[in-house]
Amino acid sequence: MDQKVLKRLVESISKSVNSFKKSEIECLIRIFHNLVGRGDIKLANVGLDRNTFRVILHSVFGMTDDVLMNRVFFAFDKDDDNYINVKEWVKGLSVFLRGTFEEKLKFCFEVYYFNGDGYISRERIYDMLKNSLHQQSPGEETDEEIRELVDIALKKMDYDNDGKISFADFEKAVKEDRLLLEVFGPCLPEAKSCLDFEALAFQHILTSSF
Ligand SMILES: [Ca+2]
Ligand SMILES: [Ca+2]
Repeated sequence: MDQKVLKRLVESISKSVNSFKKSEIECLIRIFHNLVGRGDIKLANVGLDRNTFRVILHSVFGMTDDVLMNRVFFAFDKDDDNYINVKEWVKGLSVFLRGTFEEKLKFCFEVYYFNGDGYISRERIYDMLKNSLHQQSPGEETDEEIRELVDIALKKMDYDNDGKISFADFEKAVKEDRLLLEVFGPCLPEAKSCLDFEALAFQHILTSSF
């Protein structure tokens, strides 16, 4: 990789992502570069497609839910071009690895309302709960049971009683009960996967400082 291109990229990304040191951003760019595997093309023009990204979510971050992995992809893909470019990669990972509670709250909401109008609708809640229950125990949930859960979720989270969950509703509910953060299915990696990833990704920084 061209060192000048790399340095410029580190500088530019470090302006909008402040949870990583520059040396760490450099590591993440190198990993991205290896994953994309196209050294001949300028980094700004390449990206991870959905399948590649899902393999990473699964093998590195232990995610298993296909529906949610797709949505996580779209939450990373800020410019909606169906590829995760290097900036989107570093930004997304900053939420995964070092995100504040507020950032994670926004991220989960984005994953859940994906492709909607900024609200999580009743139908959307139904689909997500159905998917989530199906992952846990396939074929055991009845339609009626899921509808009951939808009602419970709305009762707990729809503060202004308009039948859908806005970001304000979601924020308030999760602040009262943090377990609600991933109420509609896991979309953040486990803490251990994050530690393992960091250990691996930033390893050479550690070894070179000894
Ligand atoms: Ca993109
Ligand atoms: Ca509402």
